[in-house]
Amino acid sequence: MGLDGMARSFKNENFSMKKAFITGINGQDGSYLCEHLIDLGYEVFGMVRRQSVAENQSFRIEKLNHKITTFYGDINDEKSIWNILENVCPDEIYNLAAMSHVRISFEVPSYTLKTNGLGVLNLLEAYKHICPKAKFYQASSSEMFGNSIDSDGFQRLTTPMNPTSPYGCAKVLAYNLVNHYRNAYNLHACNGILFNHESPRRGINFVTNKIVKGAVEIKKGLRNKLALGNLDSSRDWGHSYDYVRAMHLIVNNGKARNWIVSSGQNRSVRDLCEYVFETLGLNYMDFIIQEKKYLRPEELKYLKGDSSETRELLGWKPFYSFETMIQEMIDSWMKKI
Ligand code: G4F
Repeated sequence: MGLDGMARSFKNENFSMKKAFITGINGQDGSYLCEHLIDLGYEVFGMVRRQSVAENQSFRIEKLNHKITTFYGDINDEKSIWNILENVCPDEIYNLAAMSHVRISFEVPSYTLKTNGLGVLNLLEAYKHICPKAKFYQASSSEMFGNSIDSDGFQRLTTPMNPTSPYGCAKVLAYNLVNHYRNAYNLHACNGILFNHESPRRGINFVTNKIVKGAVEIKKGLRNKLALGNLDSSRDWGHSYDYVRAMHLIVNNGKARNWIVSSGQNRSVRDLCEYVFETLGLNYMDFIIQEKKYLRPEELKYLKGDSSETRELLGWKPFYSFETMIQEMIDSWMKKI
């Protein structure tokens, strides 16, 4: 990976290609977004947080190494952000860097607030001073709604935000900062409120990939139990690749504003288990056990997003259904294990 990008300056070079800068480029969404923007003809730059196991910081973007430029940095480290933005001068900024695990946010609430809240402030300040003409995308989350649901069973832009986790609280702070910077400084800054989105690249401590991986291991005779937390909560699950396409449409809409990205369907964790195990010819009830350590001090029980505006006004439409997404994840683990 070209982590030596700081040695070069991109500011005065006359690129005809649009330049996109992605924080969290090596995450699930960052890697799909990177591929999508390269396909669209962008020059892509990314920020990577240093990790002690070097493979962990680059495995999702390994095959793109020669096509992108990456820098070490951290949204908690203002200086690193200022340096990168001064070097790159991007046309579009996608902030996908975050402490992304809701349950873990209860264990590291202060770090979560710093990274997912103040980190966004750091980035907005650098953006405002260095490249205010750029367009800005903030990865906002359906976790911000907490247990608020409209009377028709959906969450939308007008649904009150009552977060139920440190992660959700930090995301609300960042959401409000983006709205404030847009209004106060006339910046093209947008929030995409994305509902849960998954893929074979999802971390294995998120429930979809944990269940698919566990079920495939059971199918192959490598284990006989899978421990989970709450089976009764329900989520609106889509595919990460579809959702990063929405990010690009959001940023490139003429007017900066906020949007909802969701499948509009929801299923419980129990339904997800039943579906995955059944697809593999197994009965989930024979294998799933519940463990307290996977429960959360406060649970968000139900998410179902109304993305009708995003579909109508941006022309966004998912390629994947729930079924094709799960099949892709099963096939991936069947090959890997
Ligand atoms: O897969 P999850 O950990 O996703 P969660 O908490 O909904 O958060 C994800 O979606 C958010 C969007 O709303 C993002 F902002 C966030 O970054 C992340 O991508 O858990 C889904 C559900 C929860 O209700 C959880 O309690 O599954 C339940 N669950 C049951 N057993 C479990 C487990 N979750 C995990 N991670 N591990 C379990 O063993």
